[in-house]
Amino acid sequence: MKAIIFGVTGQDGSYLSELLLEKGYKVLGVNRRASTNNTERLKHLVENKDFTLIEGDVTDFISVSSIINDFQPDEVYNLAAQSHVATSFNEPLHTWRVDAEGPLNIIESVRRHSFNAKFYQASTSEMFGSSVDPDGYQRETTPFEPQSPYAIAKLASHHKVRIYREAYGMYACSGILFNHESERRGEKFVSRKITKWVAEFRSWMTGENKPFDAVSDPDNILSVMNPEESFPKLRLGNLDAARDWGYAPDYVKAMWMMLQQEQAEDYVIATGTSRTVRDFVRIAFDFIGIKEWENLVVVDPKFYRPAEVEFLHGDANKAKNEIGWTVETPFNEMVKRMVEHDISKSCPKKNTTLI
Ligand code: NDP
Ligand code: GDR
Repeated sequence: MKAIIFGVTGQDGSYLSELLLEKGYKVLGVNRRASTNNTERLKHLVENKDFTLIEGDVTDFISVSSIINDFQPDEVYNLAAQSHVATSFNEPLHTWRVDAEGPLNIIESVRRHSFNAKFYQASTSEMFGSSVDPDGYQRETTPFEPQSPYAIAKLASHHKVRIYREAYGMYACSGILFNHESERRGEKFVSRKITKWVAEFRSWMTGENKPFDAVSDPDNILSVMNPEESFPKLRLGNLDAARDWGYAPDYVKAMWMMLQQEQAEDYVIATGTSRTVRDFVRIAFDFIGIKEWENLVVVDPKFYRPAEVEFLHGDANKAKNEIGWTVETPFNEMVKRMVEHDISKSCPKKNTTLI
């Protein structure tokens, strides 16, 4: 089997590449030219004989269509996006080109050159925006009320994929994935921003040049020192926003499962549990033994969005019943892995196993 992954250098692209290679696929990863190395998440895969990188940009129809025509894939995964919601308010046109025109370039190229290939589009829970069913969940049938240029562009692609499925009979589907995080999450997303800060703070607290060498009683340490003077606080925006956070390696399995069905269908992928940003912060601090974290965090209006999605809470029962997808990694385990990973990066010599 041969698969093309657009967006291969991102968080999900790297995990999906690993999954498909494990399953014996030949994987062609499309990455856009960058002035610095953007293949950090793929460095362990570049020696694999079944893994090839090719330069391409989803906004360029010529580049996309010739890649698809030359490779003749069995499966095409489009994960490429300007994926940062806050950035989409500052760069709405760029976001539109990548997130709305990009998928159209790909699916139209598949239709012309590789009609029988199965196509996966990375849709998002952001498309629900402010819409919630009366029982407090969002699911495949919940009306869409997008709240950002990002969500609007993604929703346009979501409908285009449906049209290609219904009008042309292509195997084309969208995974409506809720937030998913990992050790490879981009550092501007709130989860990784928190775990990176928490890890750096712990490394700073336990550093050799400090009066304390172990975090035996971190809250006691905090009461005798003034971290504000020595260590910049964690600056965040809306702490009350609620998200349904899962673990990215679990979620890329769902992408693959969606392409192994008789008929293409769209599926919500989510854990079914919603937590606030405040909960995420509290749990991350808990892993380094800090209970009284409030004086280490500053709410900075700079990180507020012009429009916010306040509440996301997914019902993935359709995916569970029809394709057999279930959550494997609990939320707390995910946060722990992220904090441990960031500790190992910020302080490589320290023992990074948290108990
Ligand atoms: P990332 O931001 O980590 O990855 C996005 C990828 O798209 C990167 O490889 C990026 O390349 C690539 N890309 C951006 N612009 C272009 C372009 N013009 N041409 C080709 N490639 C481009 O996102 P994730 O891995 O987290 O998410 C994967 C997809 O799933 C995205 O479409 C996202 O919108 C969507 N999604 C993500 C969710 C999540 O919680 N992670 C939830 C729901 C949907 P580069 O490395 O050069 O920047
Ligand atoms: P989101 O993820 O917008 O849900 O999109 P992000 O982690 O950026 O924000 C989650 C929530 O946290 C609030 N928040 C902050 N966010 C960031 N980035 N930085 C902060 O300092 C901060 N403080 C509070 C936000 O306001 C928001 O409510 C992600 C992306 O992966 C999308 O591509 C994907 O489609 C959706 O998840 C599902």
